[in-house]
Order: sequence, then structure tokens, then C-alpha cells
Amino acid sequence: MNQGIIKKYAKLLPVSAKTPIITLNEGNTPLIHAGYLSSLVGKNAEVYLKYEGLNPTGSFKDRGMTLAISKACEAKATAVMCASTGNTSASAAAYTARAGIKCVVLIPSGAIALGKLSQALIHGAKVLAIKGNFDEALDLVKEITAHYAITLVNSLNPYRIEGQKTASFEICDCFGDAPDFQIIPVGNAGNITAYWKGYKEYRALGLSTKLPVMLGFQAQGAAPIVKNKPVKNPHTIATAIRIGNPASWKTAVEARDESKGLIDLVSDQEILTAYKLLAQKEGVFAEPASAASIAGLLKLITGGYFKKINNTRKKYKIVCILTGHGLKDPERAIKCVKPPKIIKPDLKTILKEIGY
Ligand code: AN7
Repeated sequence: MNQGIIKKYAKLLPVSAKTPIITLNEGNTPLIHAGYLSSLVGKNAEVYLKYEGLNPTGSFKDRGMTLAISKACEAKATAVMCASTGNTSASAAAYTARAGIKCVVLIPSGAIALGKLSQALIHGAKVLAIKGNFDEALDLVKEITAHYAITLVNSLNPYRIEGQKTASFEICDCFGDAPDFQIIPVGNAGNITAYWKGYKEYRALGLSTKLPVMLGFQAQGAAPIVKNKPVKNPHTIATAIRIGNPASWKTAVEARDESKGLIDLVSDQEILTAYKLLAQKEGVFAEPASAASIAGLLKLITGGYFKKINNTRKKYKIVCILTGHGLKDPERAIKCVKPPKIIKPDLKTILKEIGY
């Protein structure tokens, strides 16, 4: 039975018998073979989707939050705080509800997806919407948590990264080794940092033999790492990654360089195309920020990145991380397709509509 990432990977996490475990049985998410996407890459590649949207609150944040909240409880904290583009706040709200401690979240007003806002609110967090962006919210949270007895649970909290690294353990456990390439959206850059840490630890322990090439993608209007300077007014329809000054910038660059990978950008149009393609060709519904992985894959294919592997005899594994569930942002889904046609409740009309 899956009892969450702390029990499963306790030996590789900073926990002891004294750590209270606050869990919603997160982790153990499926690694789904993507036949259509594989065929686009070529005969030597198999593409897999790590569907992190199937975590309890619908995003990868739960892996880090279970550990951050458990450690906060171990330290007898009574309140936690985070800034969020939505998913961190949803996860923090759920795990603190379970732990019975206070949760305060700062969100950029009007800029987080409806599903995420509903989660933070229904779990009873104190939600404050600032007239500003995520980066401004995070600066405020850093200042407040530095001066008051409130635990910061953004990914600057090292337990968040520790928990999130378990996703790479799961991928290695599933394949029996690390994949060859990993494609991942990059916002505040905690997740790419966490995966890379996880892969390196597994290899150091002899539990895998290689390291993947890390391929990160930012949204075009929010691509500080690609442009090598902070973006003052980031913009993108992928609100989860609308971040102009990532907290884990340096470690994301390390992951990129140590793995001989890259961090590139994809446009909103490319994200939306990938978002629909993923839903309609693979049957997987992920939120727009997650579709940045798929947009990145498509961009790499078009640019000839995988040509080099198609000239070899080996089979390569490419894992795309789908960080959050599509239902987080139903408004975006509805906006980018045709609305349902309204018809009379009449047999003939229906048969005509469906071509019978
Ligand atoms: C679906 O919730 O930053 O590069 O405050 O929700 O580790 O920041 C969310 C980030 C990708 C980027 N995909 O991950 C927040 C927040 C989804 C996300 C990212 C986020 P990082």
C-alpha cells in the first residue's frame, strides 16, 4: 500500500522516528507511455509522462509539502506561510489542515487559476491576494518569516526540495535506471533542482547507473533564466510559471550545466498547442504550465535535437514531467476549444449532428 513518500523513502530523507508524518499518501504517480509523442521523436525514443497531477491536491507540490509540514510540526511550529502562483498554496492549505496548524498564503491578485484558489480557500487557509506579482509576494513572505515565528514553506525551505526529489527516485525505480532525457517546466526552479538532486543521490548510492540530460522550459514572457536577467513584469497564460526572479535560479543553472542540458523558452501559443495535443492525442489532461514540457519536446523535435539519437541503435527514454492536473484551470481549457453546441432534445437532430 502506498503510504506516501516519507514512509517509502525515509532512509533518503531527513526524518527520524520522532518526525510526525503528515501525509495524504502523495507520490507513486504513474509514468505513462506516450505512443503518439514517441512516434514524433522517431524510432529510437520512447516518451513517458510522469503524471504529477495525480497527487492528492493535483500537483507535484505535495511531495515537498508533506515533508515541509511534517518537519514544521516536529519543530512545534504553529503557523506556516508561502507565496504562490496557486499550487503551493493549495498543497500547503491541505497539509496544514491535516496537521491542525495555521496557514497563510500570499497570491498575486487575479492571476491564479480557479481550481487552485478554491483549494486554498476550502482548506481554510488565510488567503491574501496582493496587488502585485509572485516575486513581490515571495519577497514579502521572506521578510515576514524572517522576523516572526512563522515557517516559510516555499521551496527556499530545504525540506520542500528534499521531498520533491522523490519523484526522480520513482522514475528510476520504475525503469530500473534513470531515463536519458528529462523535460520539465521551470518557474521558481525548485523542481528542476529537486529532480537533479534526486538523480545524483540515486546514482551515488548505486541505485542507478546514469544521469539524465535535464531540459527545462520557461514561458516566453517569464524566462529570466533563458534571458539571464530577472523579468520585472512576467506574463504568460501558464500562470503557475509566471515568475520573473526564481528563488532556485543558481541550482537550476547547475542542473542544466552539470547534465549538459539546456533551459529554453516556449511561447504561449506553443504551450496551448501542446496542451491540446496532450489532451487529444494522449488522453492526458495537464495544466498549461505542465504542457510547457510537451511544448519543449515539440520544439526540440522541430529543431532536430533528437537527430543524434536517431542515428544510433540504442532505445532512449525521454520523461516529460506533467506537474499539475488540467482541472486546476478549467477556464483555460474551455477558452481554447469550441463550446458545446446547444440543440433540441430530439433524436433526429442528434443523429444528424453526429453524422449518422
Ligand atoms: C503546475 O505554486 O511556484 O520551477 O507557487 O504549479 O519548482 O517553481 C508553482 C510552480 C510547474 C514550476 N508546474 O515549478 C507555486 C509555484 C506547475 C507549477 C511549476 C509550478 P518550480
